[in-house]
Amino acid sequence: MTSKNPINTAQPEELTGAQILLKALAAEGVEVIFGYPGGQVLPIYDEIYRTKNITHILTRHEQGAVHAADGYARSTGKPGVCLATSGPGATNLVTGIANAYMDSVPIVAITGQVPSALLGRDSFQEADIVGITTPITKYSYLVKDVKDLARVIHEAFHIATTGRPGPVLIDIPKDITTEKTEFIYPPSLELPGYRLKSTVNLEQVNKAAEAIVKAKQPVLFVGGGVISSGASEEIGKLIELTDIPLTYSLMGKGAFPDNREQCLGMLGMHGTAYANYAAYESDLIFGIGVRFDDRVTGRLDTFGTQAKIIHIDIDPAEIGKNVQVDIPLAGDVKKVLQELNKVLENKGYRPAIEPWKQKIAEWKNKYPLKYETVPGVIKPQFVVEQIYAATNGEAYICTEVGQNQMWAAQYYSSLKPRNFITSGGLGTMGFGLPAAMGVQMAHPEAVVFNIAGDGSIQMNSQEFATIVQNKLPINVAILNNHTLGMVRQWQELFFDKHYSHTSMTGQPDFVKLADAYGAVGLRVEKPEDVRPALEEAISSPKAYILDFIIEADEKVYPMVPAGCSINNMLGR
Ligand SMILES: Cc1ncc(C[n+]2csc(CCOP(=O)(O)OP(=O)(O)O)c2C)c(N)n1
Repeated sequence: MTSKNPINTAQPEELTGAQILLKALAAEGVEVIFGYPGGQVLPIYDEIYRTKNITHILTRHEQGAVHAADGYARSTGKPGVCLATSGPGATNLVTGIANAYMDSVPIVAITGQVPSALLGRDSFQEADIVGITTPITKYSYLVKDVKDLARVIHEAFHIATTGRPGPVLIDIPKDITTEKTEFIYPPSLELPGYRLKSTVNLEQVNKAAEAIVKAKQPVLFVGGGVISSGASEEIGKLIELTDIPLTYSLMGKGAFPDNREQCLGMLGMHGTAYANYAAYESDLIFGIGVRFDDRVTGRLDTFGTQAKIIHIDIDPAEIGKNVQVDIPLAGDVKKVLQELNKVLENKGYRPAIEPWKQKIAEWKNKYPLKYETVPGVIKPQFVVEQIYAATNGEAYICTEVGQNQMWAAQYYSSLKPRNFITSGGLGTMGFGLPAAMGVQMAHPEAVVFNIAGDGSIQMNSQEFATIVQNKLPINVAILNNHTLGMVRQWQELFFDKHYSHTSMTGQPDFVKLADAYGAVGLRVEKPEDVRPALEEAISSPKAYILDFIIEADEKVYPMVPAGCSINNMLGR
């Protein structure tokens, strides 16, 4: 007998886990996902096949997907999303997740998992990715019930993007993606264990203002926290009110324009001599959204010994972790600076620092960033300067890791936040090329460069295929010294020139490689050909690999040897 009862259309429609996932991502405003399919994510890919409002970019390796999501996030401030299958797909994300964690980049990484019934049995392509990523994520979820899925996604985006940003992983067993439930996107979140400090301690702000007005030799030291909290304007205002010279960590590059008089460039191991001297002799170091990384402080017991230290950070655990802080200011950089600027302005506080500014100007004059020019030889610093000149400083610069990264940081003047994209904390070779894909996807009209070494570029060079498939006009500038340059530099300076396994023989012909992928390759061997090659690449809608042949002996200077004080520099 057939039922006479009509279907109750008032009932909310039941959706599969995969459908819920895609709907929830759309609800979070996700426009692009970088991913790679496999058995355990087939139901999700089937749903992506039907989805119109989210673009999926098929990378050639999951590491490419996570770095692309990272580049997307760094250049936009919006969370980047990547997707991988279980087991090897998931473990291929690990480096990129750790990379994002170290640099506080908001990423939501979604992984497929074996069906719930097979969990814990060493099933085919099973890996405990939640266990593996727990120390390198803000949070890792294993979804055990399809009813939890929408809530988990909502929470994941909230956690990734609030407070100190960072990666969140969601591991979804295959059966959860096919089971059905009502789709209810939770309007609010209940996360009692996740508390964000929203108030600013005004007493501490006043103390900081008093210390600033009394300082004779103050320095601002800004980090990535300024960029992630969107506090560049507040930094500009602080400088307008106080005129205090500013130096930055690698992650803070772009927080304040490099071409402004008060900017001293980068601090630390490959920082400018004048920034290092200023921090060393300072009587007030004001750390803002920075974590006093060892690469910056050098020998800790000599760092800022004569200085009072003020430190703003959104993560209270950072304050006092590496250096002893006199005036801690836990909170969002932007909010704290707004309060501080108010106090400075209302009280008319302005430190008397003319002699200090003069001293710094003298250091700047005496020890500028410099390199020797040799007729007929391409200097990597010159290539970077020419990239700056040819792009009017408006390009997005991604880098790999090594000398190329440091030359890029030293010689490309960043004029605005979020346009210098580099792996700071983890120092991940192979980051730059996929990150550039994420950046170009987010900014289709922008000029995007990846400044690379010939070693690093080979760590994710398979992504040239993704770049060409998606018609991304990315320009890769390889500073090709036929060696793992930065390691070789250490071997030369500290290991008696024992060049153990740093010479890169057996390199591919990068021009032919470009050709093989359907990009354009140009080899550049003379200084006068540098600019025309750059102009050609910039004006072309195609992806370019520019293979700049440089010398293996070129070094990154200045250099603070490991374990030394920051005023102790080679090649100053
Ligand atoms: C994944 C990874 N492996 C190893 C290292 C160690 N490392 C740091 S710099 C460097 C050399 C990089 O060589 P290349 O990419 O050619 O750049 P160059 O220094 O010559 O500019 C190496 C091996 C690293 N940072 N990342």
